[in-house]
Amino acid sequence: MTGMKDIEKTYELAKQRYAELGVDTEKAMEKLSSIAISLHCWQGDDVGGFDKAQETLGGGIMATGAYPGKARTADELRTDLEKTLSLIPGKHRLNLHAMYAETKGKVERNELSPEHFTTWIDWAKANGLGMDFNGSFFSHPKAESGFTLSSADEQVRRFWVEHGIVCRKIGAAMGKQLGTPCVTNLWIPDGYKDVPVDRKAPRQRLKQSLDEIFAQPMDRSCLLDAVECKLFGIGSESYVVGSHEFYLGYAIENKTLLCLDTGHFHPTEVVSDKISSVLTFLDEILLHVSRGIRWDSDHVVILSDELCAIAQQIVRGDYLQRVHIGLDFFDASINRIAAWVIGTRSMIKALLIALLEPVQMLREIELADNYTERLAMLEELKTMPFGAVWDYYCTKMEVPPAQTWLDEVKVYEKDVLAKRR
Ligand code: RNT
Ligand code: ZN
Repeated sequence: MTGMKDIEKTYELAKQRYAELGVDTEKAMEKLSSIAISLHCWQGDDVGGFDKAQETLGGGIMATGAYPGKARTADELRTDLEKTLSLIPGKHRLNLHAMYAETKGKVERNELSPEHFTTWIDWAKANGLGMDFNGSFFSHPKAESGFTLSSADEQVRRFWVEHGIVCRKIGAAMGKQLGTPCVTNLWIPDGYKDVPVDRKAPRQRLKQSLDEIFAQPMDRSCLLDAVECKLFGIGSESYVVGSHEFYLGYAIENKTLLCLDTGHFHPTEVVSDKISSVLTFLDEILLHVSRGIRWDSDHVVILSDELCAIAQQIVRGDYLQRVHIGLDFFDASINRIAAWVIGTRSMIKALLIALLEPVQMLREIELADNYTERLAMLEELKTMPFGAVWDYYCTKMEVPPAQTWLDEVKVYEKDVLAKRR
């Protein structure tokens, strides 16, 4: 029953159910349509990039699987992104990594400039997308030691500081040209596999490097700096220089954004609980919504309890203007376009569910210490007909409802992806 008439009929009934709880579904959809999700370019080619500074993915992150059809060029990646975006309701953003630069001949990462991203920026403009950006401090011979900005080798450290500096200029140019601030994120892989002696010196060097990178003040209407913390990585199990405490402190002191990646914490820790804590002290944050399974495995985001909890915290806390929602997963074992679509649609669904909550009513119940009713209501809300609102929303936004998007991916796979050999 994915025909227009059925979807409208089902929606009308759902609308009434929500109205009984005092929830206006039209308002929820209107709000939802104003939320931009930042789609990460790196799902399309397994974090390969095009500068080919190094053949294999480095930095303690890993894309597993050999599903055919990955994008081999920037043009292919853009074509894939266009297909992906046509299957996702709303207006979104592109999150690009520095190693996706398009240069004529070799340009070192410390010599990159906005001109190497002209095609990306023009494409974003043509497609009505804002852009976000990331320095690429991995998959590079100068990152092979496992240390970049915290390296004790002054030449190596300098090189990466310069990379950080040029990335901010590139981000600012993107923000300026597209008329929306470019969140420029910094994540480094630095750390030790085994128990270190000195946990202090690398952190002091990292602080110094960051101070050098962020020395030049930038117009916040063009550029927003973010720093991303992590607990451990493959090959940095015992010690990560840029830990949560480190970057939280740095972000507060220097008024940068903090990036919380949902795969970067101990498996029993949840980002949903951190949002209201860190936003008590920070103006804005960036999320890297991912799905870790046992480790930071970067599985495709699904509509999990934690995803719903994250969306609830953003909406209940009235943080939509202060939380930048980016995605960060890379699955090479399934159709890559489907991976993007599934992950992004799940994020949007979670936000819709959160926007359909009778928040005021729930708050009053809680303030009255009525915990029986709170538990009962939270459970009942889980089976409210949000799916009917979702299908209607998709149709209204002119993208395929329910599972019908998959037909289009199958056609694209046959016509485009299968021919990439
Ligand atoms: C790695 C970080 C980082 C990367 C991307 C490619 O653990 O999450 O954000 O995944 O920048
Ligand atoms: Zn991340």
